[in-house]
Amino acid sequence: MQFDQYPRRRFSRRQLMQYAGLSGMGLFLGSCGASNSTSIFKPLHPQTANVRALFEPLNQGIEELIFQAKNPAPEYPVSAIEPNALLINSFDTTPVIDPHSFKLIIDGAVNNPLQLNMNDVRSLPLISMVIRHVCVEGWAAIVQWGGVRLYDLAKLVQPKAGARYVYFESADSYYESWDIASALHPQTILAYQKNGSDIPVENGAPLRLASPIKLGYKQSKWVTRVTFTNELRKRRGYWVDEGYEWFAGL
Ligand SMILES: Nc1nc2c(c(=O)[nH]1)N[C@H]1C(S)=C(S)[C@@H](COP(=O)(O)O)O[C@H]1N2
Ligand SMILES: [Mo]
Repeated sequence: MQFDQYPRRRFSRRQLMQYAGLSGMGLFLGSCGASNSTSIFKPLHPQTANVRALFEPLNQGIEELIFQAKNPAPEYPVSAIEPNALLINSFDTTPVIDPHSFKLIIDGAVNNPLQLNMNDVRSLPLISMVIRHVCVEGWAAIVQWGGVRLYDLAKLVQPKAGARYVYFESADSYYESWDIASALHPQTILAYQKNGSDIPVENGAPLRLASPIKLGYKQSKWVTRVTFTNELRKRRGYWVDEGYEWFAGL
């Protein structure tokens, strides 16, 4: 544990523990003795489950990548929301996912792969932001999204030191990949709320990416799997593989 020797750390251990979200922790511990819990963090490989992971920062190299981050992207007041401006943009038919049986898989180059159901996801700190969604097709919309930070999910699974990219698989077979610093940016969330209500199915229910730092096509709807990788694969993204820019930063 080298955290205490890290001279440029931004958080005290106590702050990190608060930030990690004690609700999630309590739920995790509470599940250990429960035989029939409906809401438990299920490790893909139980032998790798590590309760302490919730209290530890990400490894130093990844924290450094994240904190090289630029200024936060602008957020707007709730009064600026444009309820009808967000156009549905789906390359294929809309997949309908049963939120009760849904499980988000988080795996790859991580120490503690997990499957989370929606109760697990909702037990983590809820982040709400009003941001500008920008589609390359020439429209934009001010939208409020509510959900969980990828950063908080990363703290649960603990990416390995070599992890540099994050892949997102969707139920409509859409796929995307992000650099890890953008994926773990504090304004990058997996959203389950839009403009204060549960996300409509066309907008990506039960979980979709939302972030003010990337163009619309990076923001995968109907995300089913989040995979940390050391390298980019040949297939980088549905639109990216058609010639659109991979980084697609705003
Ligand atoms: N799974 C999936 N995610 C997707 C898309 C898609 O076709 N499938 N379209 C992308 C594009 S181009 C945009 S602009 C936004 C649109 O989000 P919305 O339909 O909620 O407005 O979703 C992005 N995420
Ligand atoms: Mo788009």
